[in-house]
Amino acid sequence: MVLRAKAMEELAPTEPFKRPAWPGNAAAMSKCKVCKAPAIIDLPRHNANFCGEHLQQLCRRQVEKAIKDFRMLEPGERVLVAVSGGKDSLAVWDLLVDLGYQADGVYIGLGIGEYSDESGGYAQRFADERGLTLHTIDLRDEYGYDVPTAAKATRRVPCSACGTSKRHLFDRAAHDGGYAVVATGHNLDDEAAVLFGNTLRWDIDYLARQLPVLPGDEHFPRKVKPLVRLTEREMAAWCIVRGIDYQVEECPMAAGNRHLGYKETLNAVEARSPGSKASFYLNFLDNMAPILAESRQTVVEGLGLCERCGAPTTAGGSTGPGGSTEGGAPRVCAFCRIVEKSAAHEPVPVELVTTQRNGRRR
Ligand code: Q46
Ligand code: ZN
Ligand code: ZN
Repeated sequence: MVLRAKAMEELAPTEPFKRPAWPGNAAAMSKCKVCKAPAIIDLPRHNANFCGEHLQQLCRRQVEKAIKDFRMLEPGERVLVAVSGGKDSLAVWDLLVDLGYQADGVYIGLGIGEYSDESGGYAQRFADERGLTLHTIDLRDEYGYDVPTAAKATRRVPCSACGTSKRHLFDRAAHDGGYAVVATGHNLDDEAAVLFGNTLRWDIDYLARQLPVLPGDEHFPRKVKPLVRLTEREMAAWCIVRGIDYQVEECPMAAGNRHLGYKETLNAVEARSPGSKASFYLNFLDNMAPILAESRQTVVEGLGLCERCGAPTTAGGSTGPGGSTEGGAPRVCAFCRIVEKSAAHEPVPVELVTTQRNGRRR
């Protein structure tokens, strides 16, 4: 198996003084905790090393536990996996299929230059090689804009315009395709970093909704995150032992993303105290999420429907003079507002947005 340099980097342990137990390096003589065969990876938070087969067993068990504990999926339920072409989304798709779920994928072409072209290729090859169904949506072709243009036209940071577009289109794809549930590849590192940011700001609305399962209703699908008990490094290892080729490059728009900084901070804590990340996030779910349930209810009750596309939205509308329906502002969701501004804007090349963002903090 050919291991690319970046993939090996992703397997580098967060603990600085330990080397990854991977064939060809000094730690490769360590043995799998389960079968005593040569280990391919050390996992300090489990205080153990694993061979390829038992790493897979660990990953399957963690996903099964997450699905069961948080009641993510029913047996036989059709699942739509939000696929980016990166390791986490391909791994979650692979794991769900491996565990017997009927899982199809959906990929959104975001128009982020070569990065998007390549990412789409990884997603399509993964599906083709396994005979899986991948739905594709192209922002430029179908909605007349791309992420760099949306960032410029709406004066939002790219990840904000991108995230809003993706959430909306994943929901719509699930609705149109008759899927009750959308699965994403958010892993433990992602969730812990988001939790860290939300906690630093004590953002109660976001904290209240930071759950591995968000229930659906007649307007939008349930959202599930089956990888919340697994780390980025474990997912990189899963992809390597399963022979999954994935987009290794980071999105060029991610530079300066606050979450990357939060991840580095948490990795430093994890290096000193393995298991801290898991306990930070999983204990939040056990101890704090129930306390925040009341705030969550308020958010759900505040939703209305977009007057253009019918999607649920927190946006408000207003009535005209004297309470009449004429002259008021319509209730328009964030996605429709992005489309309105961006489709009318001339296309903006990726480089223009990334260059402007260089050296500037969000
Ligand atoms: S694709 Fe989109 Fe990510 Fe790129 S612009 Fe940001 S949100 S970083 S997952
Ligand atoms: Zn083993
Ligand atoms: Zn809308």
